[in-house]
Amino acid sequence: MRPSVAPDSAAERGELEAFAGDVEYYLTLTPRQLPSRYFYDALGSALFEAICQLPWYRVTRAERRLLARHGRAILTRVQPLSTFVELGPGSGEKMAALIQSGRSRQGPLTVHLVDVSAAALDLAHRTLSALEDAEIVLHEATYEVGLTQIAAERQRAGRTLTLFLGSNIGNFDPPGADAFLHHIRAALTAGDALLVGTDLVKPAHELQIAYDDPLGVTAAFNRNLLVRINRELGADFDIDAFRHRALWNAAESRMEMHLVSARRQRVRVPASSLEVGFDVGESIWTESSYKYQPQHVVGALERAGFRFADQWIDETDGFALTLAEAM
Ligand code: AVI
Repeated sequence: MRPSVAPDSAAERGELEAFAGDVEYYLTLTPRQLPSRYFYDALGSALFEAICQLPWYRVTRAERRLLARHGRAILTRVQPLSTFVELGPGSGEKMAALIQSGRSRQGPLTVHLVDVSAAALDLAHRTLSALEDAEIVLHEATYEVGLTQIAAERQRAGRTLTLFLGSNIGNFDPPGADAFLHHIRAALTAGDALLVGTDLVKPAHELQIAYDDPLGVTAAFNRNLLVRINRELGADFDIDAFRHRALWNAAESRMEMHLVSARRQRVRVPASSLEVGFDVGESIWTESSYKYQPQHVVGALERAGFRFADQWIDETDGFALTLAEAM
């Protein structure tokens, strides 16, 4: 059970062991799978940022437009506001756009940023440090742990607005999304608010090209997962022998990404004590990206103990921002 890259700290050792354990567990399921959260090493995060710039992936631009257009209305709904929380802040630009377009009140703000990636937090911190009269608190943690820390640290009077943007909720399956929304609700106080960004169901060909782009950036993002397993767990995946496949599963309302074996092959993953055989065409399911109908977002929020407040929809690119209040 020896990883090929020496970890620096006990925390990193723990993360590597968890990664090795997950690879062993998920690669031996039927169908074979890998959790999409492992896409985001340094290269994976850079490739995701590139995806957000692609003309065919419209999630990021649609959401930014909605935030810029409706920021004031959003923040007006949640006054008096003292605290922002963002789960997975990316570059921090969305939070900055919202605060700049909508901030009408004066007075100090606390901004909590939660992400497992120190690099992502650093980038978001730099973007948001320009905000006046705002204390930025970084939580290098899972969303669940970060939310618990924030609830324990709560000091300021006033309401908290939590942002869960970028259609990240789409990467949970429906029971997982419900459980996660319950978790967010449990960390809030009645009257606090949650703003969720969700990509909406749209014509299949538009979804297909968003997840299988002509430049091959999404394919590189998907295949980089194998590059990461080779580097961190000493595996011997032949990257060229796995093809990216994206497909729209209408019955489940989700885009799926898979890595399909182009030949019969065996792969060893020493850190997971694993040897796996692949037939031609056998695949690893690496991501689900659920697409919502606007009313289904509202239903999920209500099941988790929120009251619907408002919803803003970008009809051009099929994206919704939904605001709800903790009951
Ligand atoms: C981060 N997440 C919401 C993206 C999505 O659309 O599911 C990740 C992604 N996968 C392929 N392209 C983008």
